[in-house]
Amino acid sequence: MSSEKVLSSGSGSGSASASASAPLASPHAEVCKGINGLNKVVLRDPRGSSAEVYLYGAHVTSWKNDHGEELLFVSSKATFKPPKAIRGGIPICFPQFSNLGSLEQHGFARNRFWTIDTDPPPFSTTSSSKTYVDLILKPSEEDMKIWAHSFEFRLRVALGPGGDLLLTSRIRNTSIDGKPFSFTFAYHTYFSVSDISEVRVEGLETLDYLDNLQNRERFTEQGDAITFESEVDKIYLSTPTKIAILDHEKKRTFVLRKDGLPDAVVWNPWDKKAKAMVDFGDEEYKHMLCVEAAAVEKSITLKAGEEWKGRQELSAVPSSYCSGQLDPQKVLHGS
Ligand code: TA6
Repeated sequence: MSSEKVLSSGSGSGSASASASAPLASPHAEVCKGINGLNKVVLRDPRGSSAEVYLYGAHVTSWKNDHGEELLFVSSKATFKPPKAIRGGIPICFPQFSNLGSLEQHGFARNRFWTIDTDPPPFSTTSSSKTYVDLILKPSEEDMKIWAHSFEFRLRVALGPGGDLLLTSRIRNTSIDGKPFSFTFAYHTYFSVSDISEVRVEGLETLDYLDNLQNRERFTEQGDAITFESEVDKIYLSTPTKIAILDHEKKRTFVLRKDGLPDAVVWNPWDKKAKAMVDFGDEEYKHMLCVEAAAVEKSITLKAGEEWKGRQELSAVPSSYCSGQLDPQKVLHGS
């Protein structure tokens, strides 16, 4: 999988976007009302896995395996009311990650209403998934006042044959005055875990990271898997394309594969920050971990007409680490 920026003619006619009542391309996708009457799209794969995406923020709030088990964490205190972003699931940080710029924290894409993209340009690579939805975001006049750049942000959310969850973002600079723009980006994924103190993250050993708890000072990670016993907020730089999150108690391993997103953010607020967040339960830090495929260290610059693609594929595989059934090294370095 190679990250790519392409000069696209735009003739893919993907200009058509429509309200929630638009017919969906996939037979396994359905628009319905979610919390507070917000529109959401429910994806149900015939083999049993499912996912839910709110048009508000193009925000994935549920991903279930073929046993109906929820794999993502959404806070019991999450507010589904603009302008607040939904606490949990997969918020999309664009055009700014965190406070790395003059915009609001994590940019504005996560608290805008997206529309269904009824005629997206074809994908360069054919996808085997028949269960998907295409959403699109374009800047409003208000957005142009805070970030004066024309863009089209297309997001495809798909369920793969094995129940994998795939998010593919295509961001195109549609400026007519030839102005380039730069942005940072993250899929701010909240994984549901049984007990954070029993979780290990593999694939980030020995890498450099910026510590958000120490003014983004740069450090080098030690050689072992990452475990959790206090607040963590780190931006790992130039990571491998595969990261494994092992939930020992649930005998489950999440494998995150990413493309076009060189960095990875690891975050757990722990107890104090948890208490400080109104839309987060005091004890909920024990049952979530954010591992975020991101482009943070180097912002992405698009010339007029250029398009960037950033992809994340999540798999949840049964594992019993101790039995060696799933050796993370095999996961990370194997097929
Ligand atoms: O991705 C980690 C992080 O940037 C943390 O610093 C923390 O602020 C977290 O995101 C949540 O941000 P939010 O704006 O959703 O409260």
